[in-house]
Amino acid sequence: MKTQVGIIGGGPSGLLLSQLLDLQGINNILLEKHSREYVLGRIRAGVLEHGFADLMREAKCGARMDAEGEIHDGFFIAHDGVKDRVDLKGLTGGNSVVVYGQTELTRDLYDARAAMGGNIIHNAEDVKPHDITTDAPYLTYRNGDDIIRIDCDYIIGADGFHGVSRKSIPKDKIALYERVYPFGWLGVLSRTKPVSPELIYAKHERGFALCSMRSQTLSRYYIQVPLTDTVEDWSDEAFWEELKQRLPAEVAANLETGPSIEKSIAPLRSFVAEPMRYGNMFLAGDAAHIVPPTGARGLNSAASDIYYLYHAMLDHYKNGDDTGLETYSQKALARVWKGQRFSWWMTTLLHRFPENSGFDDKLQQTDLEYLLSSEKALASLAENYVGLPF
Ligand code: RFL
Ligand code: PHB
Repeated sequence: MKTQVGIIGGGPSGLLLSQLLDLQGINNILLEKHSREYVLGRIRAGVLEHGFADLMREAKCGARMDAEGEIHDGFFIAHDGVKDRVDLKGLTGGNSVVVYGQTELTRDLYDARAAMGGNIIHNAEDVKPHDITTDAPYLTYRNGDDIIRIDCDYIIGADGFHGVSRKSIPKDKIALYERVYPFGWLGVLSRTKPVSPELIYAKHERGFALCSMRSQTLSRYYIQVPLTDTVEDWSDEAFWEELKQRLPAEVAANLETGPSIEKSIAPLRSFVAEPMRYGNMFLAGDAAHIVPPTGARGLNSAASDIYYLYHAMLDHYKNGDDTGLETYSQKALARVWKGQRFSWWMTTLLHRFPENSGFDDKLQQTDLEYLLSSEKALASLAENYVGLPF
């Protein structure tokens, strides 16, 4: 097979790029390791910045997001038994975020690709990029006993943190920057009414908690847990009890509980691979960078990569101009690092760090008091949360 752009990974990054390129008449084939059902079974992000929402509209995938997603003009920070509102709209001069689940967004992208006859190959085993540094790179994958080859101009590595593309780059050609945190998030999805119309990020001496949602009948909650905990350690009852303890009493009193329909633990990690290009392969999304979910930046950073990559590909194929491709890594990384800084800061501000000294705890408390008392500090938080310009 032959195509212009060979994409590895059918998560939001790969699908969005595939759709945008196809709309412009740029051929592409996407290889996904798992089935569509498996990909849609992963419960992940919930908050989209407005730039991402615009990109979904440009990809002609915004109709259901606009109809069913909720625009949130603010969120709460709970601490010391009270909650303070961060007025995103007021602080940013009119910006907000869209609460719409990654699962739904991915479903919309799959449906749009299917409607256009997009070439998406699921259950592609042993995907490998070859001859990446030549003008004739190609991909192979296995289907049963057959090895299938796809020749292309460019390879896109959009295969997430555990994918094959970043690992195909020689170690001396890529720098990895990483911080792992000494805790994870235990997440629960339940068919219950969200406890608050806007998200609540809670700092508590027992650990961080987050009240989020997917709709007015579907709630998503998280609590900080030690890395040694497993899902089996947490019955639904134990989860709800712990969550209540970490919320202000008036919030806890209104919490509607019910059976979990999904429960998982995600470790928290900050990670960046530099550069995001090797030869004719470009990395995008979680394949190149991971953030702890506290600032809701992960999926949004992936979207900004796709924005730069899409425009670079357009310039190449439509105008014969390679400046965008040549500057992709540098441009994408500049924004990625700002997302890293913000996610690290918000994580550090709101979580309990078991190894912290009394001095560290005092500084953390002071950081929060300063934030909540300073319009300028809040404006900086809001500007980052709604998403810096592409
Ligand atoms: P994905 O979604 O991991 O998709 C990569 C795809 O590649 C496939 N793959 C392969 N395919 C072929 N061959 C191989 N060898 C392959 N290896 C892997 C995989 O099966 C998969 O389908 O990466 P992508 O597309 O870059 O998207 C990134 C986002 O998924 C991620 O950044 C967000 O989910 C992060 N995140 C959040 N981001 C936000 O912007 N806002 C949020 O509110 C938010 N909340 C979260 C989050 C992530 C979480 N977890 C579980 C890590 C909450 C959580 C709990
Ligand atoms: C979510 O709803 O899954 C979610 C929301 C905000 C975050 C992280 C996750 O910061």
